[in-house]
Amino acid sequence: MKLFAHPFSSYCQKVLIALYENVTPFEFRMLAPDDAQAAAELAALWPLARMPVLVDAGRTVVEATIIIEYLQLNHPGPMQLVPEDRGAALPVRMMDRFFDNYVMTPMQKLVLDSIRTPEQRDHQGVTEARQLLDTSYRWLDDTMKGREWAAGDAFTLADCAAAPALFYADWAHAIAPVFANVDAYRRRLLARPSFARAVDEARPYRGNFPLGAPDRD
Ligand SMILES: N[C@@H](CCC(=O)N[C@@H](CS)C(=O)NCC(=O)O)C(=O)O
Repeated sequence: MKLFAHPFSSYCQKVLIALYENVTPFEFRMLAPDDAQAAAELAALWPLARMPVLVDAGRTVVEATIIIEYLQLNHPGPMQLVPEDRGAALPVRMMDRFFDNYVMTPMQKLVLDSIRTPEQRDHQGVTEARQLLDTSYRWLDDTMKGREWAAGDAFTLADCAAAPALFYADWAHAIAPVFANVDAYRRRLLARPSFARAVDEARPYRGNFPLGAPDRD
């Protein structure tokens, strides 16, 4: 099984957390920005050229959430990241969608806008992204009151999504001190060995963060 990925990519980290949680063996195919051969391999597999992409037994699986669902079906381990029961799985999938759509997407907007030339900057889009993050943080702060993990007591797919989303979102649009429950949840995620490992593996690339990676974390 081969994962086409980069250690600093948020969506790649989402899948790496799932792989590390279950100690699933895989080969890491590095997608370095200056590696034309790796980029060509990725584009041949997935013309949209977004990472991560998983290749397993001749099958190409795309989209981080679907890769994690695929791993659970085909390479299960001790950690069940999506409950078998379809009803119990709904809040997990709902929180996964929340983190991708309402934290990861506006965070990416802020990051991508910052690497545009000044005349190409989308001020309106950036303002809207910051407003969306504030609304998301506020809702999540209330939701996480008395909750350990995103969907309750168990660590799930939703936490795989939350970890890199909140990790980078905080760098782009601060969570603390206003949203204490979100900040505490982000700290719990950082202390989780699977995510701590992904964060450590990505440390050498922090200079690539265009908004300036803070020294903490
Ligand atoms: N919806 C995709 C998003 C993947 C995504 O946005 N990946 C980013 C890296 S974090 C990427 O490939 N960016 C390269 C590009 O946009 O060309 C998923 O869930 O896997």
